[in-house]
Amino acid sequence: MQETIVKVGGMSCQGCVKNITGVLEKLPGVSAVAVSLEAGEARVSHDPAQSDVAALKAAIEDAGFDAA
Ligand code: 9UX
Repeated sequence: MQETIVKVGGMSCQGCVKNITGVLEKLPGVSAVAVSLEAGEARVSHDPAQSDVAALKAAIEDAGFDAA
């Protein structure tokens, strides 16, 4: 298990936080998600063999946000 912090751009309300949380929780191998609007970041505990950092970022971008 690995904890990754992804910087997320474009979140403007708690709805965005919920949307991104849901998208990340659906990915295989993701065990915990904490998204902070204030910090503009997502903390994700994941198995990199199932969902790597690039997959996390791709999912965030597919949801319409910027990921770095
Ligand atoms: Mo808030 Mo975000 O009104 O995807 S839900 S802007």
